[in-house]
Amino acid sequence: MTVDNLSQLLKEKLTSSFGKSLEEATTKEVFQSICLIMKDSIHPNWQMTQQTYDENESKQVYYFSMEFLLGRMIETNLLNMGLLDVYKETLTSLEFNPEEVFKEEHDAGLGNGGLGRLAACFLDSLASLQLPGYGMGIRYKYGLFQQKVVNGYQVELPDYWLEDEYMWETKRNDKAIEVRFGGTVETTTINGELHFQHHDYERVLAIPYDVPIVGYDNSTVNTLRLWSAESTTNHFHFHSSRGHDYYHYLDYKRSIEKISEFLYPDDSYYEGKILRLKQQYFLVSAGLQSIMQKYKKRNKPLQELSKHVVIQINDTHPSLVVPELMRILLDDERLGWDEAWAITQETVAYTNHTTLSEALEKWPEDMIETLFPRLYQIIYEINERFCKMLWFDYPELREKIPEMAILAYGQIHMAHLAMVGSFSINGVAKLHTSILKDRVMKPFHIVYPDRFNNKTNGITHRRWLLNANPGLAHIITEAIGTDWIKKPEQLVSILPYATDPAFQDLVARVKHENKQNLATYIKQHYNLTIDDEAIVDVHIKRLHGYKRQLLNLFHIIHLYNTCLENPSIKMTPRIFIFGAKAAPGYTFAKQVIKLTNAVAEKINHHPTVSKHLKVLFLENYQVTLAEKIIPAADVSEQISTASKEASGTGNMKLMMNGALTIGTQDGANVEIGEYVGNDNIFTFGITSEEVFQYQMRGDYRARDYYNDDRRLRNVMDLLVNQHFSGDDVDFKDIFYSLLYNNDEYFVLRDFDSYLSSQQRVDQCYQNQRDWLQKSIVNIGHSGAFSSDRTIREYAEEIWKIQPTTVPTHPIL
Ligand code: HBZ
Repeated sequence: MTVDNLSQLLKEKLTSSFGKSLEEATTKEVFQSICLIMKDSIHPNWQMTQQTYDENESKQVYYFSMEFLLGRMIETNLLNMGLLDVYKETLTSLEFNPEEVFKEEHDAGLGNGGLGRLAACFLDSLASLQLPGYGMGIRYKYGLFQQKVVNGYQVELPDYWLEDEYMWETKRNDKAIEVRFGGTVETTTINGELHFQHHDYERVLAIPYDVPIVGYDNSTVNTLRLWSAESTTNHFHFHSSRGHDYYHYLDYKRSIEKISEFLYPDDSYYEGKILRLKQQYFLVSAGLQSIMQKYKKRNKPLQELSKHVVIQINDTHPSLVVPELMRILLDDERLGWDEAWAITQETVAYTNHTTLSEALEKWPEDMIETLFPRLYQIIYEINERFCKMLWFDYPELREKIPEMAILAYGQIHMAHLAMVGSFSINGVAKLHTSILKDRVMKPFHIVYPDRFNNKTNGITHRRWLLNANPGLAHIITEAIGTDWIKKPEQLVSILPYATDPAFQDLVARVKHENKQNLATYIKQHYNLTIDDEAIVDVHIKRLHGYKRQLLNLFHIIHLYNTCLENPSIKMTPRIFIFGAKAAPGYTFAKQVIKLTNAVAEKINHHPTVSKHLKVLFLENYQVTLAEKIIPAADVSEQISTASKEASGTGNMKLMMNGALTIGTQDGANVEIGEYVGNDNIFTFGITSEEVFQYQMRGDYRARDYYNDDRRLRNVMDLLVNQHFSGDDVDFKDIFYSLLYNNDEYFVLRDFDSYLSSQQRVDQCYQNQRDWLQKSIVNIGHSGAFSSDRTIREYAEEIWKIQPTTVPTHPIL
């Protein structure tokens, strides 16, 4: 593909699709035409990939997830196709700014945070490693809300990402599936066999929209299938019980479409909303039925299902796959219980992403019974058999049966269902997996020791390094060649350059350029000028108590106090950047956003302090914004309360871009520390063991820390004397949560240790040679955190799937 070819194609596409010449076309039309040209190349490979999988009868993994946080696809698709440069050159030669054209793509924000972004990174790695993998998700009409900051407060606006056509999707009407809700189950005996007949249910049509997932430098194009709940007039005709009144029809249509209308904005928190449960079953039932339809075309016995299909569930959200697969095997396929159960258990694998008790899903029994009467019977039976097994085979666990049961005290415990019904249970970082085994899921680990395994998370280096930070990617390639691109673990080859001043200078220059880009963005959007030489300190992730944005703020307020006390202080200037969305109902988190903005307001406008410090809360943190911030970062804030962050993945993205981590011994920080060594990470705070000890003994007294540490008192008192708020607002609730509710997340406990660690950061930054060396060591070890490594481990150790080469199809 040359610039000339592509220019010609673009002109033709503009004419055929929009009846416009280049001169007349809008940026949006140019964007859309480019997508259409790309699809002309992607679609033949897509077809070829699916055909190859079918012909080879490859075993396939289906990744079921309520979230896929894709962000924009145009650049990564072009990158993976090897066409990014020629497209950029062509656009530039035609006097379009490529960045402006790419901006026309709305982020696909079908996820809350880490869990959803992980699913998107996994899809990229599956395709890039030529592995037969499918994503199964929901095509929410509205993604995660758009965040605006008004008067310092978060305001949520709907994210209508489908306003313009979503260019990558293809609607597959021919693959529609019927999903059934509610009704009653009639049990009859025919020829001595039990039959379960489902009556009076509500039918919902699940329409798949397929999105191609393009592999890097290969012909593989996998599929992300997003289901949309729709109704048709036709469909209504055979639904007699509701009458044919037109208005009833509209109500009915609306109630159906609600199922895939929006993504629930709560992360790490479980809210027992009936619509959310409907969404979960909608995904599970549509996804499973489509898998079974396809499997049956292979003409293989059902007993061999697990040789062809493996279903990975992304947290418990899709754990109804267990009873739903049982239902299909028992009722539709007429298998016996034992056979159906063996097949189900061999096919399903479960990933856990949290140990926070408030995030563990427990659905009220009666909700499940009303919505899915047949699944309820099946869950009941699974529970009976499981509890009996415990009683007879594990006498030492008899006392624990009530807490291990799937169904107890009127609730259905989804993690228990997922563990009992699957062959693999994995955590997402070593520490997290050991906490699952030794604490949170200890009795299950006794019963199923072989099911538990760890798969430390990863991120795609193609998006997060190659594409987001082309400057850094370029100097790495100049130093060590291109092998690292396909084998990211080879990034270690830059380690010998860590002490090379010439290479350090190159790294410094790229970082500086990236900071200037970010500074330009900040100037444009926030009219805030930031010092080129300032340390860029970033805290970007969902807003949550356990992630402790508040601890970061306390350090900032402490620095503010220090500057006020000593106006001639010497301090490396720092800009503290926050990006975070708070769940709309999470009052505490929203107050922390307000506090951040209030502190920013004070500091940024202070005549002397603002020379040293700046604070900025960036609005609407999402994938696209992360791609701008991360390459410019010097310091990566990973300061969760030890034991609470299952893994973290932002820590990996920042490390890969040369930021140094200031972090607790939590999640994957521990493994990052093991790779880079203690000298190349700033570790602080109490350990997870200490957290558990405090919880066991119940002897943490937050108040003592307040009383005993003058610096802390000086910080906290500013929250309640209206220093940052002026008029009517104050931050009493935050203050009280720390002192009267005893500081659930140990902010006060870790304050001193955090401050010392931050001082070390400051000192270290003053020795730029030393800092750059550490930065390069971090980049060099970041290959271990590529999602290619993670996906290889899943493929070999859990899924047992093999790479399948798709024959090359000439790119048009
Ligand atoms: O999953 C995150 C973990 O907090 C993080 O430590 C880990 O790195 C990441 C990937 O493994 N968990 C989430 O992001 N969880 C959610 O977003 C979530 C969404 C809806 C829910 C519950 C949790 O109902």
